[in-house]
Amino acid sequence: TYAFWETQPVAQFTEDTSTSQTLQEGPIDAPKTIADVRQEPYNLPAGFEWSTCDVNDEKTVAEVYQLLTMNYVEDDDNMFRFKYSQQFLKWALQPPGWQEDWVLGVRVSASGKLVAFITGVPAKMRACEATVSMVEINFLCVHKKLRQKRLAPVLIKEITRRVNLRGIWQAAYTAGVVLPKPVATAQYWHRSLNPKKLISVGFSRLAPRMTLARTLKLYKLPEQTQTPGLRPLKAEDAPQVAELLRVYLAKFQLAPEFTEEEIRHYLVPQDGVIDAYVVADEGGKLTDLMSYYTLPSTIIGNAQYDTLKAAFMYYTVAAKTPLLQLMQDLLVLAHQKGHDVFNALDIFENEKFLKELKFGIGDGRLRYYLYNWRLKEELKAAQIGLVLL
Ligand code: NHW
Ligand code: EN5
Repeated sequence: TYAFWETQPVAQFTEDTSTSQTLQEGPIDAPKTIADVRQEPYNLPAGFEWSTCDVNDEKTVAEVYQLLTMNYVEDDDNMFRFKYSQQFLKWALQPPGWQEDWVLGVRVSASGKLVAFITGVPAKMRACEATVSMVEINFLCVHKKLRQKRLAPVLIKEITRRVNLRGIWQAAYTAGVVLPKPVATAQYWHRSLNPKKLISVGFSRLAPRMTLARTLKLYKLPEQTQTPGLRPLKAEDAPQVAELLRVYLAKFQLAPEFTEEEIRHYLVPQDGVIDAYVVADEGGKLTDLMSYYTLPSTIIGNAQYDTLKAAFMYYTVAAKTPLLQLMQDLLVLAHQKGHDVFNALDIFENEKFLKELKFGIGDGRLRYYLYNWRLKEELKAAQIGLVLL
């Protein structure tokens, strides 16, 4: 049972889809206006206060980085913890239309210490037929010492209020945990780029009857990419990339609708944050896109290594070049840049290359959720065209 989530406008596990009363696709709550939204912030427990976090302020972004580095998402065995860089956080939190008061912290009143956090950024999202203005919610975090005190529901209600005050009534979010009620469940897959280190830190293990030498040979990649016309994406590519993505993402049941401005923000390369490449034909026309973001993890309690360098597949469109070839080149590029592992979900058309390119199945899953939006039925991972950072 979910004491909090049962009170929220989200699809519930108890909803019966087999009865004659067909549940309609669309909003779950009765329509509201901004005038209906509560004016006062929700109350925090005594001794804590709300704090809007200005990520353009170096001191504040360093505080957020510290909170997340010590307290954010870990794998099931608590061996690795996501370590978003400060540059990454600034990038993720300031896309076109970002709102300062959607970067929400909780501080201890006495000391000013940042102890909890949640964020929202705007995005146009298509869910099946409908296109809806939503927020993407991310970076929900409560300091380890304050867990299980029902702080998370207060953070969620307060960000909801702040989003509603700007006339937005829907949200998209992902989580490893099961909540009411997933739109889809995706599986993580991993491609070893530096198998020796991955084995040494316990990220992967030597397969039965495999030696280290045979494993290194198995995962060895070419030193150079093979696709002619492959080059880093630049800001001027935005109009053509927008069109590539518009056409490709139309195939999926849940996908963002990017403006050219958003494409410039989310895809123009930034060292150690986002890498994106395009393929240009002889006439200079762009035929394909591929990208990944850089999200290292702290290796918890390892004497030899402290950080795992992971690349996460982002948006890729194989409109002309075969997807397999494009992804192989992307692995080569991620390897060249020093990544230890390349992660991908079984969303998009990724099933077409995961096994062939020697990805192995992970022990983590990712659930996709919508707030205040109901779909007629659960989606398959391959119907998802959305990546949240
Ligand atoms: S998912 C990553 C979330 N963060 C982490 O896992 C970091 C490590 N863990 C923590 O910091 C990406 C804490 O364990 C957290 C929970 C803070 C997760 N989403 O305070 P209590 C995102 O950021 C429910 C939603 O006592 P806690 C997406 C839980 O089921 N709900 O627990 C975020 C229970 O409710 P229930 C989650 O362990 C999306 C309640 O929280 C959750 O101290 C947010 C317990 O609270 C999760 N990941 O803190 C929703 N994990 O009903 C956005 C647990 O079962 C919705 N819970 O009683 C949309 C809002 C905007 C709408 C606008 C229109
Ligand atoms: C908000 N945007 O569980 C997202 N990671 O598989 C927040 N496992 O790295 C929610 N346990 O399988 C994120 N190695 C939810 C994910 C949380 C993190 C998580 C998993 C995903 C992960 C690794 C390490 C497991 C360590 C022990 C894993 C096996 C890889 C191996 C490579 C070689 C071929 C076989 C497979």
